[in-house]
Amino acid sequence: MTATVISGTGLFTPAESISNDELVASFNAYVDLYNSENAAAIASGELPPLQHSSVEFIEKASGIKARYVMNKDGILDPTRLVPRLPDRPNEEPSIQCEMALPAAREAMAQAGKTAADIDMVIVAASNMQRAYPAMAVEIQDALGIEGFGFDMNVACSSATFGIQQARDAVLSGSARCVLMLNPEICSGHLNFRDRDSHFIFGDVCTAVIIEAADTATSKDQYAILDSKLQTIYSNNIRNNFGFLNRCDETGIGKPDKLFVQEGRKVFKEVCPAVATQISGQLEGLGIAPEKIKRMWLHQANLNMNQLISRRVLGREATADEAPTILDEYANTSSAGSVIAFHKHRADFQSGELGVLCSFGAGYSIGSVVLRKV
Ligand code: CO8
Repeated sequence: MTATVISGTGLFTPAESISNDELVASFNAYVDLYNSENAAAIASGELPPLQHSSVEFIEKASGIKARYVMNKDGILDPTRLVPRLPDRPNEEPSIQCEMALPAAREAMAQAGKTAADIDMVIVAASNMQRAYPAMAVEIQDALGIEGFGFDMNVACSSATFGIQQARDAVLSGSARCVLMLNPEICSGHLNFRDRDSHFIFGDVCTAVIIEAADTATSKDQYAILDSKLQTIYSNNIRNNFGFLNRCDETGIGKPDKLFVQEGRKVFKEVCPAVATQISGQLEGLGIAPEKIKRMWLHQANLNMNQLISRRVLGREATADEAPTILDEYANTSSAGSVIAFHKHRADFQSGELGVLCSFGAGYSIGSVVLRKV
């Protein structure tokens, strides 16, 4: 069987960042405005008052300290709390394409690939900014890649599911070298008026090159030893935005057309499932957990990652064994584990092992076992 490798990664980080202090100040200003505008209804018991958010809660409950965003002032305007991302004419690159290009070019440079070497582009993300044409086809054209491209969405697990699609394509011979991209504009589908979730997400784009080992020339290659995907249906993370919304005007603009979750239930149900999947996968491969140098885990919540890595290793993981990037980036959906892999692998020596793992809505779980070539 042809061996497949990850031979390059890339990262685009937006120029603007919002600290918890800034985010909470604008949220609390919105709450004060709402409560004063609705003072009579609140006093009569007709409406409940909104409550302030708190930086201390956010940091303790999630580990998040800041997030990068494609537009800051629209999010921080207490009368708006939505990013300002103006429509563009069809002749101009779309925003997701613009984010993807620098990430793609960095990954291609790391892998030593030009457009002529790549024959498949996958855009794997939680949301595409339009229905069609596929984002992947636009990005393919912008980079001058021949072959084919398509979009796919498995929420936070889109990248690991994308890696498996790329690997399968290389193994079957339908592609030689795949560019897999995760342009996540989470701020576009986050409800910044919702105290429970307004702090969770950020924007970013990651890129991964997957190819056959025998074509790879990169100095920094990781053999894909195994990838495992699992989905379990759940309504605990949901977004009902879709093309049928216009068919029922009563639902347009309602909060369920944005990200909504039962965070506690997600925490309780997903952590054990992820730990069981990774442990079973390692056992199946005959790899003892102590042989794993690093777990590049999905970056949703620091407490979740500590619990998962503890279950897999049978002890607390060090910051080096399960690196964190969500303090700076927040949850960037599918891109989180790839950012961790991109930023935390320079010390890997030939033969050392790691696990790249994502989990999220669906539920969906993807885990990829890697060995440095
Ligand atoms: N400030 C102050 N207090 C707050 C706040 C706030 N902002 N929010 C809630 N509280 C209060 C609550 O009211 C509650 O008070 P009380 O105890 O009096 O009722 C108390 O704090 C505790 O609330 P919770 O029980 O909700 O808090 P948790 O400790 O559970 O933490 C988390 C909340 C951080 C959300 C946590 O549950 C969590 O991280 N869960 C897992 C989340 C997760 O991983 N989700 C996966 C999402 S990723 C995905 O797949 C989605 C993809 C689509 C991307 C969408 C982009 C927009």
